[in-house]
Formats: sequence, structure tokens, C-alpha cells
Amino acid sequence: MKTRPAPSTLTEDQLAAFARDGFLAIDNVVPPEDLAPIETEYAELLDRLATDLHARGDISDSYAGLEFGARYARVIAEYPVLHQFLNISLPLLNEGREEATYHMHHGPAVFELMRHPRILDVVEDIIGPEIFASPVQQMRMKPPVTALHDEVSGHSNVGATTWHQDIVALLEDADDTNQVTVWLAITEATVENGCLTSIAGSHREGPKVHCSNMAIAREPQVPDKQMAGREGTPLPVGKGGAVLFHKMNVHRALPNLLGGLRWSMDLRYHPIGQESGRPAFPGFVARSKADPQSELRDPQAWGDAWDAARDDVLSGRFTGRIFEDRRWNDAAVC
Ligand SMILES: O=C(O)CCC(=O)C(=O)O
Repeated sequence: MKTRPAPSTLTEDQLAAFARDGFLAIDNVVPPEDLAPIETEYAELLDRLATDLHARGDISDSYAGLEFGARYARVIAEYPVLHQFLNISLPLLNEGREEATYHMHHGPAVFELMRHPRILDVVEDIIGPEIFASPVQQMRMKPPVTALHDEVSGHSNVGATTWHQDIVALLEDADDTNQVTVWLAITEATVENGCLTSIAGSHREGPKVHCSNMAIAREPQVPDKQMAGREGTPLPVGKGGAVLFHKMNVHRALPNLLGGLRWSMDLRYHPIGQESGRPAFPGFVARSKADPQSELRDPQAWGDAWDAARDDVLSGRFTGRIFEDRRWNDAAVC
């Protein structure tokens, strides 16, 4: 029988809890000081975007004097598509793409955080030491709900999210992929500002029907009636804490009812050689004990790979689907 090496970071109890519940909330995965580079990178990015948008007359002020979260809330209230410029994935659109807004951010601080040794240690305890960083990744920057523009209030990168299993975001080729989601809190996540909540053990219930109803949310969602009477377990974590998810676990995020920014980044990892379920976009080898030379360590090469993917999609060279939003739909239920 194959034996698993002793975990280096997670305890046996934590691994057992992850196997039982399909989620695990852990504080202090990334030391808060290691989040400073991403905070600086995003402050500079927001400053650039706000200055340009104001110069073009798309927003009424650049809000330069405000602190980061307040500035972000004011800019996105006037220019809702801002989130696409701050996200760490290209938009998941199979059609209707516009070159002017088909954008993302792939700065070095993001890349370094995706390779953070503490994150990879946790992932290694779950999937082993041959780790591929999937391109299925999102930056979620949630202003207070009171500041949300109607146009994006149902978008999971800025508003509350609906019940879902992470497998729904993957194409069929990744059905057997051993994917783990690492949801990282860049600001503290509490019940009041929109932490995650999850149904313990739901990863053992098989795939759920996900409806595509744009009036409810931009992403496929498990309808509330299917979840009736089921209480989620709220998963608050401090800044630098993380929540891990099995890809079949049912979870959602609560709304941000407080006055400040709720900011997180969700990353996914799987063993090297398995399908990511998003062939249009580039992942990379984040850690390989067997072949350390294969690890990608150059943020520029990572950014270039995303730029090449953008060109391929916009030019029509990539002809496949990016995202499948009907696969899990069942008209009888939806
Ligand atoms: O942060 C959120 O709002 C949702 C994140 C999520 O559901 C996920 O990472 O799968």
C-alpha cells in the first residue's frame, strides 16, 4: 500500500477535518507582512487606473486622497467594469468579448503570492509535492454592498456569491483532477464583511445542479430551494488566513455588510500532469521535488503567458470553450 508522507504544515487532525468536511479554515498561513507587496502593487495599479479613468472623463474624480479601500469603492461605483482590470484572470467569456475591457492584472506580487512557500506547504500536505498552479484563479475585492453598482452586484468578484461547487468552473476534462482551492484572506474575513460559509460533508454528495440564471448571479448557482434548511458553517479567518476547499464542496460568500473593503484571492492547485479544466489559460509548475528545474520562477514569463493567451482568445486562434455555464443546468430544477 502506498503511504502518504507525514504532513509538514497541517496536523493529522486538520487533514482528517478536511477529508470529513471538504473544507478547512486556517489562520496565519501567510504572515501579514508578506501581503505588503500585493497591497503596494494594487495601490499603484488602482492609482494608475483611477488617474487614467478620470483623465478620460469616465469617473468624476480620481479620489487620490482616499485610503485604498475607500478609493476602490468610489471608483468601482462609477466604473463597474474596474474589477476586470484588477482581477488575476481574463474574463470567462466564450463570446461578446471587447478588446478594451478584456483585461486582467498579472503583476509580480501576485505571482510571488501564488508561489508562497507556506501556501505550497499546505497544498503539498493535501496533494503531494508535484504541484501545478491552475489558471483558475480570481481576485475578489468586495466593497460594502451599499456602494455596489447594480450592474455588478451579482458578480462574484465584487458582490456576495451564491452556493456552488468549484468543479462547476472547470471543463469536463478536469472531472478527475485532484484540485484543491486555496482561498486567501488579504483582509480579515468575518461573518459581517462577507467570509465564506460552507456545507460540511457536501463534497461527498456528488455534483449538484447549477442553474444559469443571470438575474440571480453571473455564475452558475445551486438554487436556494435545493439548499433549503441547510445551514452553512461560517469560515471567518484573519488577514493571511486561508480556507481550503475540495472541488465538490458546496460553499458561498456572505455579503459585505460593513463599511470597509473585503479582499481575498482564490487559487487552485492540482498535481502536475492533471487537466486544469481551463485550457485557454496558462498555469505553471509551482513546486516539483522530482524536477525542481521545471518550476516557473519568473513573474515576467508568467505575465507573458497570460498576454499570449489573451492574444489567442481575442484573435480567434483559441477556438475552444473557456467556461461551460450550461453543463450543470437542469431545466426541470432551474
Ligand atoms: O470569495 C468569494 O466571494 C467566493 C470565493 C469562492 O467561492 C471560491 O473561491 O470558490
